[in-house]
Amino acid sequence: MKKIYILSILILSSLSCTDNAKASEIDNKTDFSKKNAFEYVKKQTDMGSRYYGSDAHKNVKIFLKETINSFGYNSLSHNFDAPYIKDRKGENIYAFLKGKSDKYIVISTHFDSRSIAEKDPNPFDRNDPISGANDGASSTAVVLELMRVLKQYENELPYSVAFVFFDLEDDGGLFNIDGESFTQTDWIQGSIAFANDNIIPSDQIYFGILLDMVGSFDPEFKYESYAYTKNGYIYNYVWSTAKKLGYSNEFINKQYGVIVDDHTPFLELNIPFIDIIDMNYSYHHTQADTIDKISEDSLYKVGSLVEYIIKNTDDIKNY
Ligand code: 1BN
Ligand code: ZN
Repeated sequence: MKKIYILSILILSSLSCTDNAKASEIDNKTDFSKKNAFEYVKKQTDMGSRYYGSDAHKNVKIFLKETINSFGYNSLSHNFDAPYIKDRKGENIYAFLKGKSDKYIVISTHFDSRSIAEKDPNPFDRNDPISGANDGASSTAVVLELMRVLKQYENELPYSVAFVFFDLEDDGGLFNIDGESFTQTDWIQGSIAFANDNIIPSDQIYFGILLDMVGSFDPEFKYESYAYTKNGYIYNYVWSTAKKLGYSNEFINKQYGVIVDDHTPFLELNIPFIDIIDMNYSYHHTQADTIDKISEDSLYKVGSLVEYIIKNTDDIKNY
């Protein structure tokens, strides 16, 4: 009996070793804390819905600036008039981290949340603002935790990093804009203004990554087709790195089709950018986009992948 017991422990431990070896082909030393990331989601959702004009929208900007500065960065603001929404002013928040090269990898998210829930199954709830735990708070939390972790590598990273928190992404479809191009729209007001105002000069951007809805329990990250057509090599590089880290279940080699999001204004200016987005999220633009739908493990997978990329990226044109 004792022998069988010892044997089964041996078999079990050798099995888990094989699993680990298969799970990650590369050494991913990371300080990214899933607990911190989850806590940053909760800090945001506890404020209430962060839609334009709400107290929570004002408070989340204060929270972002205080947190960014507490990590040792200098929080900067880009104040703008919404390009396609009359009388609406926004504030993008951003900060830089110096690396060995003067060129920037841009890591970005939107921090506002949607003022309506047009996809809610209950018609009576569709006019109320959403909590935006996944849509807004999850990616914002991952970027904050990345900033905390990466500050210790200042001057050692291969590229400089610009972290950008876009405002006014998520009130699209409410203002009757019949645009002739992807960027004539009432979505993504902050990123249109940021890209067009050349806040980071376009020739200084190596490439950018947008994170959007990255925290669900079963995310499916697929390529956004406009970015894939223009910059397939970035997707190939990021997705093949995800595979090496053991994240192939989440990072799928398929396309979603075109999604207009905060990376689009950069693509329109021929600045290489991709979107890591989970459009398979069942609670998108519903009242059920709440903190209980957020998985610490998903935040960790996305965060540790982006951390690895920022620490290890060299020449990616051949991917
Ligand atoms: C992503 C999250 N988006 C808005 N909230 C962009 C989008 C807009 C995606 C419309 C699909 C349809
Ligand atoms: Zn949204």
